[in-house]
Amino acid sequence: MGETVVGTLSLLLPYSAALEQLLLVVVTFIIYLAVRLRPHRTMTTTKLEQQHGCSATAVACSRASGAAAPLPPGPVPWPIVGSVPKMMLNKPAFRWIHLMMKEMGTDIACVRLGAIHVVVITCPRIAREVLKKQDANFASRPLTFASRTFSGGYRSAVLSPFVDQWQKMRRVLTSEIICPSRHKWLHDKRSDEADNLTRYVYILATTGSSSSVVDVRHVARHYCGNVIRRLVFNRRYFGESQPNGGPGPLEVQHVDAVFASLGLLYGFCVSDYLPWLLGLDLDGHEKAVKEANATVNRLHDTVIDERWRQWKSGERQELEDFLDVLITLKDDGGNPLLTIEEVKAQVQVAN
Ligand SMILES: *[C@@H]1O[C@H](CO)[C@@H](O)[C@H](O)[C@H]1NC(C)=O
Ligand SMILES: CC(=O)N[C@H]1CO[C@H](CO)[C@@H](O)[C@@H]1O
Repeated sequence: MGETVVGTLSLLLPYSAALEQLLLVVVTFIIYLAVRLRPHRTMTTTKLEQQHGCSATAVACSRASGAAAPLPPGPVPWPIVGSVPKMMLNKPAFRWIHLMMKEMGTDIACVRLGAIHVVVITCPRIAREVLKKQDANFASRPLTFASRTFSGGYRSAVLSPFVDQWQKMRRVLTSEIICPSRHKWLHDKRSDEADNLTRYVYILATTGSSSSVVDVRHVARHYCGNVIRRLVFNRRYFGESQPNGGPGPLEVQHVDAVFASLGLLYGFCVSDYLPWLLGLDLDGHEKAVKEANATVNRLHDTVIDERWRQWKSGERQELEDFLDVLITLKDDGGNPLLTIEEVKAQVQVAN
């Protein structure tokens, strides 16, 4: 059996005021049905029960199998590349997809990109069917260049496909990181940062030439960056601390790279759909991903490597932050649970 990789991406649609009334709660869910083409494969079919006003059948099937399970309607694809050229010419893609679906009068459509059938849904009822009723079939995540890079080859919990590694990392997260006792444990660090935020805004508003103008986006992003660094690394600064409490150059790089990673994560990347283009980087996506990856890792690795050494040499004894927790986790046999690569991957995406 080949692997069936299915993921979900939701986009908020741009509504006109009238549409907004009509489609108040409607969110678009794009379901990637990724199926490796294997000639000997049998067909994998996921039928969504036809029980609402709008019926839906999401089908992932190997075209080579030749079986005639119907796909939702969609634009006629070109050979090999499918609808990739059309989509690249009609940016932004979500608007093109919407227009296309409106013209076809359908709530579910299938756009073939390379060898992958992307099934798009605009109807909340079908979306519920996919995300709630059939969620076991769709709970895994798509394998993309960006998610592979940012998770160090799928070592972390957040971006990994639904396999053993994911289950291991999820156990770590739910039992050790996202739990009430840890939340309480780090309360003081968070409230310190809230105080620092107030102080920083006050300084910005009362000093400097363009006094009383505060860039809220800048302040909010760096507040998030500060909290993350405090909780994970127990420090505010990678470099020199700044007298006014604001970010230094390294912190600016860090926050920019983290937000860039988020934007790139499940963004459209040609080589995710046409793997033979990997490395050519036609749309510049791979370069941007590598740059964000390099920046984040350069800043994290110095801290993590040093901390790892301190624990292994016995120099450090007390848990102070999430990094300490991850490094010191033990399995049932008392051996270290995570490798340094797993710690790095988890820290990178925990950001
Ligand atoms: C991402 O960064 C890590 C650490 O520097 C590096 O080992 C890895 O090769 C990078 N990934 C890519 C795709 O550049
Ligand atoms: C730069 C800055 O204001 N840092 C302060 C953040 O909050 C802690 C605890 O209140 C202070 O010790 C820091 O000096």
